[in-house]
Order: sequence, then structure tokens, then C-alpha cells
Amino acid sequence: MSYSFLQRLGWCNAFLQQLSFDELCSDSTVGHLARVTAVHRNRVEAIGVEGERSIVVPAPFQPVSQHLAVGDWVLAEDASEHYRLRRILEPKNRIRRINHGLPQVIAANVDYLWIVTSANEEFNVKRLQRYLALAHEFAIVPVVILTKIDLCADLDDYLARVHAVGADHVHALSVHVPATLGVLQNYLAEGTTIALVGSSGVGKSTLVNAMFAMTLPTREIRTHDARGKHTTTHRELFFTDGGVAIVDTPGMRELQLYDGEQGIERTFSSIVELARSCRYGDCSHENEPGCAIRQAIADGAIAQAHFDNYRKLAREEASQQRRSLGAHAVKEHTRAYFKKIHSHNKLKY
Ligand SMILES: Nc1nc2c(ncn2[C@@H]2O[C@H](COP(=O)(O)OP(=O)(O)OP(=O)(O)O)[C@@H](O)[C@H]2O)c(=O)[nH]1
Ligand SMILES: [Mg+2]
Ligand SMILES: [Zn+2]
Repeated sequence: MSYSFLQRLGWCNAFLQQLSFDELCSDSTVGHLARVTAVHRNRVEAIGVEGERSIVVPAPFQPVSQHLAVGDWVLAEDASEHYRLRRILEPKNRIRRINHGLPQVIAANVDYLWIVTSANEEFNVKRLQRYLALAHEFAIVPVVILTKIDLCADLDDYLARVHAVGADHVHALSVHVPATLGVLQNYLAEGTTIALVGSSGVGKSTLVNAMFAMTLPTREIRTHDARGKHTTTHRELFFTDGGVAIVDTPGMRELQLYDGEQGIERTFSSIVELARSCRYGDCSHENEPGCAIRQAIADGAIAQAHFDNYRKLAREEASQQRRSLGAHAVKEHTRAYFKKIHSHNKLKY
């Protein structure tokens, strides 16, 4: 067994380069490398060349949920009768969020974020924007998947709304029309990692089952869950026969942006761009003269709703910061942030 076997688990050169000379020379290293598939309180489950194993997580990496998540690559070591975590390899990216005021890692080393939303009442542009912002923030390619199109009469309408938020990869499908699933094959190269997000009931597990001939539990077998409780309760990573790692997380409905500035700027880049042309550097875009944003809204160049949404997320981001940094720090932070956005104005005038 060698490093090439690990590639189908998502291993790549970026991880190989993190091994020391001694580690590379040691015959035991490859057997001690593993990818985390489930996280528990004091240990993680992981898979490596020798298959599944349980790895005890010692004190420096506690609490586990703040240090590592499914998808992380770890180097373990032998400890009497079990394996113990020695170090976590620097991940390509990490999906994080705030849970009860504490940062929490949800998944690591994710290539695509499949944002699943159904073409019915569940569809919500703001939620979609949040997920897009999340993907951009964590440097993960977002793929918007509109499900249940068999039930929908106005698909074009939904597609127009998805495209309006600036999503690049958009696919509409129904698990009842197998031909519509084919396009997703493009994302399934061996060693790829995909995380699915979306509200409960939009069809994430059903989609995975249909794509990979799997049998994840879906809503049908839990019909008493009329209140929209999540069918998928364990945050886990598993591999398909083709060597694709799937993270099917609980719906992340209470998703809060963590350190989300960059994500907001990407999703709302047109607004951030425009704000640079406002006459005043500290324009609040309410009723100042020479406000480029109000002008653009009046001209129909940007939608009022899009701007409102930007404001809401920016405000949420600020209150998130306030909670984690304290009121004074956030005031400073907000000042610096708007200064940065408006620094171009200063150069012009
Ligand atoms: N008509 C139709 N129903 C679908 C489609 N995809 C999923 N469903 C149904 O939607 C329901 C919920 O699907 P799930 O796959 O359990 O949803 P989920 O997103 O995994 O939900 P959680 O695990 O609770 O987050 C099930 O009854 C599915 O049969 C589709 O394309 N068309
Ligand atoms: Mg599910
Ligand atoms: Zn303005």
C-alpha cells in the first residue's frame, strides 16, 4: 500500500508536502495517515490504507469540534492498544460556523458545496445568497441544485431568480427523471469531496441515493417528522464506490456567517463596487446626494431587494463580530471595514 491509494480518499500533494523528511522516510507513516469520517467527543473515526479505525484525540485537540471535522487529514501514532492523534494536516479549507457562541468546524477539505434547494415554497433567495456567501468565504466552489422540478410548473421563474444572485453553476433536476441527474457527473472525479447543504426536506439524501445507488435514510421512513426535524442527524463523511467523498450535513438552517466579510463582498461585489462611486466616503446610501447605489436602484441596475439583503447580511456579520469581539472592537472593526471599501473615493477626490 502506498500514498497513491490515499488519492481516492482525497489525498493530494498539498498534504504530502506537509510531511517532514523523517516522516517521509518512515515506513509506518502511510499507515498512520487517515481521513476523518466521523467526530465524537474524545475520538474520531477515520479511514486510511488499512481501512477504518478509531483515533483517540488527546487534550491539546479538545474540544474536538473546535479543532477538526470530517474531511480533515490526520497523522496518528501508536499508543498502547489504540491509535492517538498526533497532528492535523493543514486543510485546503474549512467550513466553520458559530454554535452557541463558539466557533465550530463543520467540514474540511471540501471541493464543492452543493447548495440544494427545491423548486417550491421552500425556495428562498436570501437563504441561497447566504449559502453562496458561505462557499465564497471558505473558498469552495458553489453549485446550486434546484430539486423537485417534476412538481413545478414555472421552472424558468425559479432559474431566473437563481441566476439573479450570481450563481455560476446551476442545475435543475428531479430524482424521478434520471436523465436530469447526468450533468452532475462532471463533479465526480475520484478524490473529490462534496458537501451538501440546504433545508430539511429539499432532497439532499434522496439525491445522493439516486446518484450513487445508496440507501441513506430519507423523509419517507420518518413520516412522523411533520415538524421538519432533520432526517439526517449525524454529520458524517462517506465514500461512494467511485471514490467521491460526500458530506451530508444536517440542514445548517441556523447558519451564521463566521468571519464572513469576504463572502459578502464576493456575493455582493456589484454593490461593493458601486459604493466606491458614491460622492461621500461614508455614504450610508440613505439620502445623501451623489449616492451611486440609490441611483443604480432608481435606474433598475440593481434590485432594491438585493441591496436590502446585502445590508441585512452586513449587519448580521457586524453583530456576529460584536458577540465575539466585544462592542468596542466591533466599532473599530466596522470603521476599518467601511474605510477599506471607500478608500478608492479618497484617491479620486
Ligand atoms: N417529487 C420529488 N420529490 C423529491 C425529490 N427529491 C426528494 N424528494 C422527496 O423529498 C422528501 C425529502 O427528501 P430527503 O432526501 O429526505 O431530504 P433531505 O434534504 O435529505 O432532508 P434532511 O436530511 O432532513 O435535511 C422525500 O420524501 C423525497 O422523496 C424530487 O426530485 N422530486
Ligand atoms: Mg437527509
Ligand atoms: Zn451611497
